[in-house]
This record gives sequence, C-alpha cells and structure tokens, in this order.
Amino acid sequence: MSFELPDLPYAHDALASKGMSKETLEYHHDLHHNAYVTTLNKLVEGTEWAGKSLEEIVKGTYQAGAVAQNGIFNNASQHWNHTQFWEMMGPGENALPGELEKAIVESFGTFDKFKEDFAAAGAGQFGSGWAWLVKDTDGGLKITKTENGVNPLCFGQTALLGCDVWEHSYYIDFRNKRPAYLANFLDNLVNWENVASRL
Ligand code: MN3
Repeated sequence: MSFELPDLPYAHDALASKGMSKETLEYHHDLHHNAYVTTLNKLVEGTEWAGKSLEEIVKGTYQAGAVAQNGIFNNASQHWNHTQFWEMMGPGENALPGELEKAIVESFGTFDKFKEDFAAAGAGQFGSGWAWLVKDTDGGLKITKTENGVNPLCFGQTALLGCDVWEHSYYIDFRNKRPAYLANFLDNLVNWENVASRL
C-alpha cells in the first residue's frame, strides 16, 4: 500500500484572489508535494516502514537533535505537513470560531498579538521550515518554528495551524518578502474552522 498525493480541497485557482496564485499551487502541490510522495514510496519499499502509517513513520524516523534528518523522515514529514497545510487554508470567508478565539486570547492576550508572534516565528526561521500553532503536551497553546520537515508530531504536540516558509511556498507570489506572505496567510488564507476542529 503506497502513499498517494491527495487532491487539493479546492480548485488550483480558488485562492488566487486571496494572494496564493494558481501557479504557486500548481508548483507547490502538483510538483513539490508530489515529489515528496513519490520519493517516500521509493524509500520505504522493502524496509521495516513499508505498510506503516504516515504518522508512525514520521514519529519512528525522527532523530531528536540531529542536524540533518534521514530521507524517509524528510519525505514522510513533508507529505504529512503539506496535506495538513492545504486543509488549513480555504477560499471561503474563513470566520474565526468563538471557541478558537477564546483559546487564542487566553494564551496570547489578543488575536492580533497571536498573529504578530506567529508571523515573527515564521520570519525568524532561518532557512527552510515551518511556523506552527500547536496544542502542547500540557494542553496549552504555543507558537513554534521548526526546520525543514520537522513538525509537531515529533514532539507529541497537536498541530492546529502550520505555515510553510520554504521559499517555494512564496517566491512566485511574494518574491523574497516572506513577512508579507505570512501576513497575507494569517489575514486572508487560513481556514479558521479547520484550525478550530483540531483543538
Ligand atoms: Mn512546501
């Protein structure tokens, strides 16, 4: 049983008016994400990881503290990360559910302060990686940043929101302006209903 590239949960041009172009989604989903899936399938074939779930592979191959991770981890985690990422965005009005707003305000003071801290985490990730809003092991909400494909599963946390800050995610639409991409992601692209459903 091999892994498959999931369809985007919306059309490739569905986010264009919100700052993520059809071209970005064609490259990012159809080429980048697909490459992680096909490479993962090749790498796990004939290993102890064949037939295991994606989550089991991510958790089982993560090497805490290692400067560079192994190929199976990198491709498995990036497959998981991107699958979540597509679902965490949406073309609709993306209203903020009350229970999520309450939890965010309790943890960060105001919703604006949360957005400021999340954007700072993403802008401050040196090189490729991700910014996250997680539910930590103690149940509290926390903002984190991770390098390359490392994700909250590695630390036993629940991923509520993740933003890809690899250059391939923003270079077509925002060129080198990662902070502008992060601000637009938070203001226009996040499907807060999806985020709330992960609480
Ligand atoms: Mn990516």
